[in-house]
Amino acid sequence: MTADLPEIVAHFRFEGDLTDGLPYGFGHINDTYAVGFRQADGSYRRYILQRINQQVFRDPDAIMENMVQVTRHLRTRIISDGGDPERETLNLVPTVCDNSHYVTPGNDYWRAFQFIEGARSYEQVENPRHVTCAARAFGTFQSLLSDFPVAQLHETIPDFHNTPKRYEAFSEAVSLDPGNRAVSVQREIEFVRRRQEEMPVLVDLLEAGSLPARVTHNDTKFNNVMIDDLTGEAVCVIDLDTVMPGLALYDFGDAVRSAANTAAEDEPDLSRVAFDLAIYERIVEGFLDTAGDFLIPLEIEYLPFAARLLTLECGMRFLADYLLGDVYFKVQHPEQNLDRCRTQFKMIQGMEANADLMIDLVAAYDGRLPIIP
Ligand code: ADP
Ligand code: GN1
Ligand code: MG
Repeated sequence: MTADLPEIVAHFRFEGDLTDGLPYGFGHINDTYAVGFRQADGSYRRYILQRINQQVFRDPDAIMENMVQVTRHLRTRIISDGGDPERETLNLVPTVCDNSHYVTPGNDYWRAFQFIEGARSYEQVENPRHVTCAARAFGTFQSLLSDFPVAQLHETIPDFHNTPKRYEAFSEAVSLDPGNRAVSVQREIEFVRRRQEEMPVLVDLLEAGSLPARVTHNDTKFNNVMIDDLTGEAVCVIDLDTVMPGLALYDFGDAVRSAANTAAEDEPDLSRVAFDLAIYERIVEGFLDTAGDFLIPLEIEYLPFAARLLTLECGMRFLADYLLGDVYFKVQHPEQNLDRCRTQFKMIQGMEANADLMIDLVAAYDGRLPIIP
């Protein structure tokens, strides 16, 4: 049992007697634990217990206000659509004082969720069908939140997908270079600089009013969707800390970035890393299946570009964090952020080489053209 968990657990309305508690999952941000309880009838029940990363989320109260509102909205919509609200959205477990979270005397923020059983998240794609289902779930997620009152949402990380601002932060990291790492990554720095012109494209279209702001997830990594063990369908989109106004293109782009990689996000052997066009096709198929009806033509047109831009943005963030000494993303070894950056850049090369095919695939699934067999 990880130290201190029994003390934290005591503040939540969990059922049964605590039997075990261990770190869980592979998220890069929060500290996640699975805690198990023996029930009066002898059965066993698990919950997810999470400490919010306050280095990343500076206003944890805002995070929790969003979480309560968003999950309440999703619950109502899922019920009215005839779904199962216990499995298809995150469900917060209240504290014994009926709060959404518990704050320790040291100001750590803890929250708990019902454990979604009979499903799991995947760090890497094992079955391409899962990807179609995950992409469908991301489209549905946007559709379920399309009637959410946007003004009530806090922007939990300002400018989260503002790529030009990310570039500024990256350039600052290059100049600061506190650990003298820049000298060894000149090629990667140049790779980013050469693509500087692409960076403002989406924020400019948003600012011009050409692309609509929507309530989006903003972190549509493949491991942020739970896949049913039996059916292979996507059960629930999780990790809701970054749900805030954004572009539909961000969710599509980040889904491609994370799933359409033939290897792990931090694979050091780049010969194993490639952009997987067949997986991209699955994402196009799934996302357009559930979001195709509400996306405007300009959003559809920019889907292939968004995949490249979101991959560039993320690679640049990994590189900036490497230069700053790994202060943002969790790392298990000192080169991990650099490995992550390099996989993203290798994928970008694949996307650039396949730019025309990526456009053709969107056109094929857009619904305005028959799908080419
Ligand atoms: P992070 O923000 O650090 O990525 P997540 O909220 O994504 O944290 O949680 C990390 C992992 O924990 C997920 O990838 C998933 O495997 C697991 N997880 C999170 N919430 C649940 C849940 N309600 N039920 C089951 N597993 C969950
Ligand atoms: C982080 O929390 P997690 O692991 O789902 C990050 C994303 C990155 C991703 C890269 C709040 O996602 O933006 O794309 O790592 N989340 C935050 O793997 O910064
Ligand atoms: Mg996550």
